[in-house]
Amino acid sequence: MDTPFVAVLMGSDSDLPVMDATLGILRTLRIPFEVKIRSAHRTPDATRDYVEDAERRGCAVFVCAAGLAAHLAGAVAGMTTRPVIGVPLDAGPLKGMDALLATVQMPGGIPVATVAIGKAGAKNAAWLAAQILALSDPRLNERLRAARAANTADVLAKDAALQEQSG
Ligand code: RP5
Repeated sequence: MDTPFVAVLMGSDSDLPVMDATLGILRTLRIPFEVKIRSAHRTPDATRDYVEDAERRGCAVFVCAAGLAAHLAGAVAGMTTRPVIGVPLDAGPLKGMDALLATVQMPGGIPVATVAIGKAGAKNAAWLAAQILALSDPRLNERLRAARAANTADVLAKDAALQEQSG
């Protein structure tokens, strides 16, 4: 069987500065991924071709990021039964609320696991994809536990520094 990987799709290269956060976390967790620019509106045929091919080659989770009338995650969700995580991006005057509603308001039966607008969502898309893959990968699960423990230690160290300054 092919090694499961995460496919990260974004609607435009203008999304990359935010979506770099997803790619960085996947790299840190040593999760194989592919990254593509595909648009529900501008490249519908190429989007379908890629999703079908990626699913055949072992894609386990799709992360789809887009701004404005963000239909990429929903369109991909309609093409595959693999989990789809949607990242709404701030790309216009509505500051990402347009993309949030377009991504999250899916009809019953075609879910998109929608994360927060922007950088926090880009990070959580990677963490959530990792948690899905970790269901069948105990070593990845150990790396996730270690990352959580490091995060906790980091916050407590910051609190200790604050207490020292303010005490
Ligand atoms: C969306 O339109 C993209 O995902 C991007 O967030 C936004 C603007 O795209 P560009 O005009 O910068 O290519 O489809």
